[in-house]
Amino acid sequence: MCASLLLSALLGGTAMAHPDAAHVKAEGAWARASVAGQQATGAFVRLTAQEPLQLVGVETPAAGAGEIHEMKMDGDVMRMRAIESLALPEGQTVELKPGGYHLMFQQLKAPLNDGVDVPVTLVFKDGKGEMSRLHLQVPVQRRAPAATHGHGHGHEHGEGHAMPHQHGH
Ligand SMILES: [Cu+2]
Repeated sequence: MCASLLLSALLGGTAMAHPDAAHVKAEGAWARASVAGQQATGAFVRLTAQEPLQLVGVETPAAGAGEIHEMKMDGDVMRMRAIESLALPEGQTVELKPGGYHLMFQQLKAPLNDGVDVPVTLVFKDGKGEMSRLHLQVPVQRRAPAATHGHGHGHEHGEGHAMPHQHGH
């Protein structure tokens, strides 16, 4: 009977989850440190949606604008561009990482210093068009944490170029 009490308490807690909270698990988030004068930097996270969702936006007080980017080969050159949304299939982990999909903070208000945390809000849309948000505290680091490194999916062009962004100067 203790167990059933516990269960109902757990279920009650689930039902009372904030209606605005996204049904997404976020792991391993980090943002790349920037230097003075740098306009933009990338941020990365592994997302696992508990229902089919689209990532449709990113917001942070550290930057004037947030974008979702993809990397694409353009001839011999890997370039990045903003996309409207990134599909998150139910139960599948989508990894945003250097050289692949990533979050981009544009118009940085100040350099992102190694070791600080920046608040980041991810915005999701579900199949019915309803929006939800996920608030994260994202650590700023100079390079990818070891756990997200060395996956070797053959994206050689993607190695280590979150910095040279071709944003058309
Ligand atoms: Cu980018």
